[in-house]
Amino acid sequence: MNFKIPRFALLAVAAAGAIGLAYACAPRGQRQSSLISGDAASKVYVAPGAYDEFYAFLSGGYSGQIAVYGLPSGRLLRQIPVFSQFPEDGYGYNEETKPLLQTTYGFVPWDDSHHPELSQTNGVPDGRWLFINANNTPRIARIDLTRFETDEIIQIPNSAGGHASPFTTPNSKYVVSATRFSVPVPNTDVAIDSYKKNFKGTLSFITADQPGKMDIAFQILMPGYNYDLGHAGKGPSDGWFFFTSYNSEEANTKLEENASQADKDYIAAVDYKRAEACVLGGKAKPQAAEYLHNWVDEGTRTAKSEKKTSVKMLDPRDCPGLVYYLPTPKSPHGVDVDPTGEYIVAGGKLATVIPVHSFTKLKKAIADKVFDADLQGIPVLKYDAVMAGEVQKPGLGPLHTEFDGKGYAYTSFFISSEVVKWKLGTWEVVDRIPTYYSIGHLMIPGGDSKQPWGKYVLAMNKITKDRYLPTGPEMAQSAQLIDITGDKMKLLLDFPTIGEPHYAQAIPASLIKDKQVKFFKLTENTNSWITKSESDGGITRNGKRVDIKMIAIRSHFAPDNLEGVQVGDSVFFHVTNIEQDWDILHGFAVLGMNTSELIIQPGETRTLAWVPKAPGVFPFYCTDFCSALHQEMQGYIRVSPAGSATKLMANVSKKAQAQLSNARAGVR
Ligand code: RUQ
Ligand code: CUA
Repeated sequence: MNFKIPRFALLAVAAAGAIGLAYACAPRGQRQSSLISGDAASKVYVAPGAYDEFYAFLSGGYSGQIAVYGLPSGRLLRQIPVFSQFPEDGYGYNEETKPLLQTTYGFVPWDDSHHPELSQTNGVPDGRWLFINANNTPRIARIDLTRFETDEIIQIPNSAGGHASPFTTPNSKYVVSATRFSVPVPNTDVAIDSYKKNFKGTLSFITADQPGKMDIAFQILMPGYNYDLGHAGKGPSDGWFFFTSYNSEEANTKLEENASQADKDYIAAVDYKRAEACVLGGKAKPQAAEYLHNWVDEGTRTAKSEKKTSVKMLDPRDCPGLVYYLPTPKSPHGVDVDPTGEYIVAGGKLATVIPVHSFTKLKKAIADKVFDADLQGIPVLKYDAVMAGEVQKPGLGPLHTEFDGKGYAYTSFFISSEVVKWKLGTWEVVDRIPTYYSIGHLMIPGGDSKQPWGKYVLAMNKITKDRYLPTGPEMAQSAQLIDITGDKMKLLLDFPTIGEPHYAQAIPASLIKDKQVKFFKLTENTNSWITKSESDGGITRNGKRVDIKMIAIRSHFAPDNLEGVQVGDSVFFHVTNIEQDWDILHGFAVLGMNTSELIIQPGETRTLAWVPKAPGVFPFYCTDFCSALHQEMQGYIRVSPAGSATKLMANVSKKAQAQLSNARAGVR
């Protein structure tokens, strides 16, 4: 039954939020310092030269990237560029990586990344890959954790707002993506107020266990709600996937109010083994849909882009038993499955309780057909028949829950700005700790898996205000590390983050650190523009295209004097770093270019494109301080007017050098 939530109730929630924030934003004092126990510093201290216990991968949110931190120190180890160009290393600017950012909308240099997800084996993070979603132009990326590099990006068609993504099944057979915004499927020109008739949601299952071969296995056509988050079942619930939805009102305007009417929205419980059977049985309809699949070839380290043209679309009406709706109070955001796979916990943004569904009861309710209604071919189960329990008076604005593997759950509360610890089974609140301020996601290492490593919960907060030295109107967002080894949670550390860390994942460093690639073997570099030794460099012209092959090694480029290029040519500098040593990088930039530098890792070839616009002599140099004579690592390229008789020249060898000076002296 749906009834209108009285306006005063919404106002009360908003007012409580304001009070919570006002309290939380009070100046530092007793309250905060008393939260820090005396040994906090020693608990996060990692001595110089020592390593952190965990790698933590925090999403960069509207930076589009991933930030890698060590825990417990909070040291920023690296940024991994994924969905946005990254001038720091030329990602998305150099010719090799540009295809990764291609979509059916063209080249997209930015996106909004939300949820890093580690690949799993038997429901436990395994450190092979990290997946992350793009929210605005729905995509999923795979990052290889032997190199900390984006290797593959697949676009999700029939979707708008790839938010419930890229959560994994227990062996990473699939990662998922659900549409946040329902849209016409296929998207077409209709009146916006025909929403109820024409707008649909989709749930996509993407095959993920073969690098370079991600593909849309199938999509499920759903009612036009907003799908928000998801998590796979595990153990007894293995084979199921749970997605939250809100806006079951199907409002198309002023959602703040219009999508907050219904007393309950739904969690969609999807039996994806059933989906596989229906697809095999020919129940899915092929539907035209264009999307790109981009991936990096290992040998050339160059990305390719391939266009796909159709998906398999499953309508729940054609595949009975595929999806059930679990009524869930109220506008649920997070949905999290406990390590045993029995409990499905929802974070109802506007709910006054934390509702927990039971997988055992869900199975029984399906067997007994305890249905309330049918929504477009999807049976709605009765709330009381599937509910395991409710955590009473937990706080305001529950969002996300993680688990410690010891029978406790930790839920973030945005409005009351706190982490609340409660016990699975008894549903009693056992502890709470304030966060500064307005927490979104929280993360326990392995805390959404079958075997949490526990130890810490990381709160990722939306508002920073007075926590750090002020930096103008905008402050970096803030993460807070909390010790969960004892009965009482203890705040250990604050550290600033990059962009907006929506979600994060962490894994013991021991599962990743010894698998690191230290350099690329030159003998395995199959890039057709490779230069293997100094004498192999050169310059060639084909019409208006000029290719320059050069090496970089401490502390020079070869060739380093180039002539014969003309205004308006398309010049490609293909620079191979022929070092075969860990962490010896070279950079490349040329005066007058219109892109970012190249950063070239040892053993790889990277290409910078340039169309010179005026005659002159332009220096290029190494941008990465690589050696004592780094400042000597430079060269010149001469640009002549279009049609000039200046000969192509590259001083790669003694002979070429001699030719060059002979030419200078006017000797032929
Ligand atoms: S969420 S707004 Cu993961 Cu709580 Cu994106
Ligand atoms: Cu190479 Cu500096």
